[in-house]
Amino acid sequence: IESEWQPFQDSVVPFMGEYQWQAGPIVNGQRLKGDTHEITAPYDRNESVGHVDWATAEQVNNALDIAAQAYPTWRDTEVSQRGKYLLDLADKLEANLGELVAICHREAGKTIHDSIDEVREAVDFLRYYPEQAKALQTEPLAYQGFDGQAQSVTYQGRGVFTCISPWNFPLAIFLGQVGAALVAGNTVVAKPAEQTSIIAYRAIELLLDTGIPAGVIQLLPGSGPVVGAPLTEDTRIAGVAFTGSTPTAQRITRTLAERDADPVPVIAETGGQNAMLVDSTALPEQVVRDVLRSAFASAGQRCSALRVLYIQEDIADRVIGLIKGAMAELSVGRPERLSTDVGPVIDQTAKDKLLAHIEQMKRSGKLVTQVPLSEDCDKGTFVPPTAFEIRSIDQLSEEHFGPILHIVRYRADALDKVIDDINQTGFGLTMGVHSRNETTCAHIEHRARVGNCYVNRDQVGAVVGVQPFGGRGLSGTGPKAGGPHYLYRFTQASVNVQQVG
Ligand code: TXE
Repeated sequence: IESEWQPFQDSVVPFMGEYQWQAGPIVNGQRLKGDTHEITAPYDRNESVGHVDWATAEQVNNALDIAAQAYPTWRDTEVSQRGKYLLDLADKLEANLGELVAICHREAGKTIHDSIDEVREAVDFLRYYPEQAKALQTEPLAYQGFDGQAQSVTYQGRGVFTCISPWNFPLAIFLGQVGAALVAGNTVVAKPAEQTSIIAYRAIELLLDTGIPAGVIQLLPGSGPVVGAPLTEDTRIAGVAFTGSTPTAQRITRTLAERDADPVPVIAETGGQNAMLVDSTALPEQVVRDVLRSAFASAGQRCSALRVLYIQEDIADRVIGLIKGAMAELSVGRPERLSTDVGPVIDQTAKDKLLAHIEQMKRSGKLVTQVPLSEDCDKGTFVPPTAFEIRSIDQLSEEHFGPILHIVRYRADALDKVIDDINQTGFGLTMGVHSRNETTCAHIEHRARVGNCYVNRDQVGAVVGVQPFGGRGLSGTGPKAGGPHYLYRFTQASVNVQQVG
């Protein structure tokens, strides 16, 4: 990290400390005013990061009109030209890396390392989707037609796409959705998370600097109920890309179903109840390294993060002992320190929920260890990394989005029951397996109903174009982000059959 950080450290420093940003709605290229909200840093609630104006109902309505008007011309714009704007934006993100790292760190409370990764992932999405979009140009059908017939498929944008994003990957997920929708030929109304609108605002400013037609992208910061809900209720909407909690995704699906308008797709990526299974052939030291990364990276605020660790009882004492020792070494504190492993959680609401869960687990489970917080953490929304032993995954009724690990011991002959219990939660995002028995690995992979399975490694997945990511069941609709099929869901296809002989 030192070596990654050094080359651009000087470009980050001017944006730290007192520096403030102003953000707000952008409609048709115009920066607008609304209700002003102050944003403070998760690691120090006295540190102001800037102010964000939330969009008014009138601005939301106007943004939908503008996006609808801009759609036909954008749909008919060459795919390569649409992609060029995204490629230009990727270059601009890299040129402004220092500022974007500073915003991500100060607004979302991410460590410097995570903030660098965040910008890199956004850049990867913006370079990957234009490449994939080439397949959206008219292509022949892969299968043979009748004699004398030529067939082709055309993929067009659907219309105005709503993109609603979360705070945990405030640039990468935001631009992944927006980039995919745009390059596929849709115009966009985008609502970033309340907590992280500044980075979205800077990204849209940079996108407009590429010369993209201003009407194709509208940014509407604001709350879920006031700005998000109208963007899913409106009959002008032709699709919704959403990443966030499962209950919100379910609400959006219901809302869209009740509209008196065309049925439209919802591309939802939601939460998980992610487990890792460790059998007695696993290498304990490797398990511990991967468990710590999977459970506590980004303070446990990744949708892929490990929540429930199942350890075969023969090696459970040894592995739990090692986890305890390794957790004692975790450095929890201010995320600008390069040595910090675990930073703050996003806000007071998240902290309160997690602390309440810890209290409840202390009553119903067995505390394994809790990392004490230093004075450094007093001003921010920090949660102590904590591990519990519990009986079974069914003791957890919802996703606990923070640095809390639950451990369950299992008997070798109960493996299938364990997998069934995990499947029974209804979530299906990630699973980890640690075993040196290939048959066991294959059996677990086959029986588990998850979107992404990680064998003998950590389960902090998702690499654009390499490891596409997305869940099943309560964890999302697919298709997988960062994969070759993602863009199709943002389009409508027509098959053209022509008699040529
Ligand atoms: O999510 P919400 P929150 C999970 C995680 C976390 C919990 C709550 O468990 O503790 O969700 O987080 C917008 N119509 N994840 O409250 O509410 C909202 O403004 C339209 C997992 O942040 O789902 C924001 O932009 N939009 C997850 C976005 O939805 C609405 C990442 C997500 O907010 C809306 C984040 C409505 N009625 C949270 N209500 C992951 N999978 O990584 C809210 N929104």
